[in-house]
Parts: sequence; C-alpha cells; structure tokens
Amino acid sequence: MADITNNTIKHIASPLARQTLLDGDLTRPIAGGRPIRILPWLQVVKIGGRSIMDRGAEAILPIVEEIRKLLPEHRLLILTGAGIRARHVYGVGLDLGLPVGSLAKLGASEAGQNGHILASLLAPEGVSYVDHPTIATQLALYLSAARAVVGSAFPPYHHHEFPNSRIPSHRADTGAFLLADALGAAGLTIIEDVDGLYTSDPNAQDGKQAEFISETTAAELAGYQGTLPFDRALIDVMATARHIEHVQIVNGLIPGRLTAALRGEHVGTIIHTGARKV
Ligand code: GWN
Ligand code: ATP
Repeated sequence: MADITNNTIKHIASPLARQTLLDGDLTRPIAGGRPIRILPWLQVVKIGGRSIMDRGAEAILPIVEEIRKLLPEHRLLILTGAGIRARHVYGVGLDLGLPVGSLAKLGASEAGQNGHILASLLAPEGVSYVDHPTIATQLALYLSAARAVVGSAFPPYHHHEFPNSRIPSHRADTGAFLLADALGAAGLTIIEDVDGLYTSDPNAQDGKQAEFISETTAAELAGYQGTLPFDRALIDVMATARHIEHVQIVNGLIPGRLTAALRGEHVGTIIHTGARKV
C-alpha cells in the first residue's frame, strides 16, 4: 500500500472548494463583488440591421460620415444587427422545421455580413471587421492599432440558444449589451430608425397615439407586453448588469444624435439597468 503520510501531492486551497456553487450564502462573499472593467474607455455602438443597414446608402453613408468624425474623440466597438435577411432565413427555416439553434446560427451570419459592409466603408480610417474569436481574445490589441473596429452584434450561441422560443431570443441588442457589460465599457448606444422607445409602435397603423418615453428602467419594462424596438431578452440581461448603468436608444436617421449621445447628452430614450454605481 502507498505511504499516504509522506507524499508530494500539492493541495490547492480554493475558497469555493467543498461548497455547492448553488448556495448563494456561500458563494456571495467570494463571487459577489463587481468584476474589473477590461476596456473602461470603450464606447460600444449597436447599429440596427433592419432599421439602418437594410435602408442602404441613404441611411448608412451619413452614419459612416458621423462615425468618421467621432474617431478622434472616442474608441469604438461598432456592432451590427441582422435585419431583413435574417427574418427571411428564419421564415424559410421555420417552414422546414429547423430548431432554434440552427436559426440562431443563420441569423448571426447576417449580422456579420452587415458588419463586413460597414467595415469596408470605414476601412480608409483604419477600421476593420473583427471576428468573434478575435473580439473574445484580442480586442485590446486591435483597438491599440485602430480607433474603432466593427463586429457582429449577435451572440454566437448557435445550438446553445435557449429553446424557449422558435425564433432566437438572444439577438443583436442582447449580444451587444452582454459584450459591453462584460468588457466594462464606458457605454452602449443603440441606433434605431425611431427617436427611442414609445408606449407602442409609432410606425403601426395607430402610431399617432404612441407617446415617447424619454427615460425608464429595465425593472419597469420587465412586465411590458407590447412591441419593442429591441430584443425582449435585452430587458433580462439589463436587469443583471454589472457595469453598464444605462443604455441610450437614438435615432440614427437624424445626423448628430449619435455624436450627442456619445458626449453624454440625453437625445433618445435612456433605459437604466440593474447595475449600480460603486
Ligand atoms: O463569418 O459574417 O464569427 O465574427 O454565429 O459563428 O453563424 O463565424 O458558424 O470567427 O465564429 O457569418 O462561421 O458564423 O457573422 O458568428 O466569423 O466573416 O463559426 O469573420 O468564423 O461566432 O463573421 O460569423 O455568424 O460573426 O455573427 O468568418 Mo460571419 Mo457571425 Mo466571419 Mo463571425 Mo456565426 Mo466566425 Mo462566428 Mo461561424
Ligand atoms: P435588427 O438589428 O435586429 O435587425 P433593428 O434594431 O434594426 O433590428 P427593429 O427590430 O425593426 O430594428 O426595431 C425598430 C422598430 O421597432 C422601429 O422601426 C419601430 O417601428 C418598431 N417598434 C415596435 N415597438 C416599438 C416601440 N414600443 N417603440 C418604438 N419603436 C417600436
């Protein structure tokens, strides 16, 4: 029998050893603190796929021009949404009975395509499309070489997408928020084709009745049943945010709104998250 009193095994102490990770009372003293901010100077901007990119030159070129002028002022991670091509592919996929994880993969690639388009237009400024694995591992390096990079706003969940709906629930707005919060970024601005959030869809038939909501909270929106200009799952991830204290939704069809939002002005709808100042 081996001599167990005189061996060279190194025991590694861990404050989480011999605990269930499900017991909040045990994990909170160790895991309850706020994580570090990895890129505290970064501004994340999500550009709508359907609301901006699908409109083509008319909507995209003025935003490209505005971003160009913003580069000396801010370091940006620009993330694009998926738009109408994703809706088409969801329709085809649903007709064929594809599972939600297959649709998540297909929708995500459309967000990436929009990113490639935008990055090509910003290339003379040194801006490139950066793929998901590079965003995960080398974003700081790329942002040392360039003032901004473009990526896909979709989270790369693929077959890990939650099967609570046949249409992927974690789409571009959710992906942009998760990334901005994980990086401890300075802010997240979501660009749409409306001034912000309204009490109902301002572009619907009865749109004239819609009232503008200048400021609200993720908690107030939690039980909201109406339509939204962003993924419903964004409300859930805002509730558990660690860094991003608010998100601003602005109208990208009006020149100057993005610039003002990045300068901290209130020019759209501000939604406060669950993250608290420390
Ligand atoms: O392809 O436009 O990244 O940045 O979710 O995965 O569906 O992939 O399955 O690095 O890894 O289509 O090929 O595609 O948009 O996501 O990328 O050009 O493995 O650089 O290969 O996490 O870009 O793409 O679509 O983002 O959102 O090769 Mo694309 Mo997307 Mo590129 Mo990416 Mo998905 Mo990769 Mo990925 Mo897939
Ligand atoms: P993606 O990036 O996923 O392609 P998007 O963010 O560009 O999408 P939509 O998902 O189409 O764009 O959201 C914007 C649209 O949401 C607006 O044009 C508006 O008509 C609609 N909308 C629905 N409900 C509301 C609401 N309560 N307030 C404001 N806009 C709303």
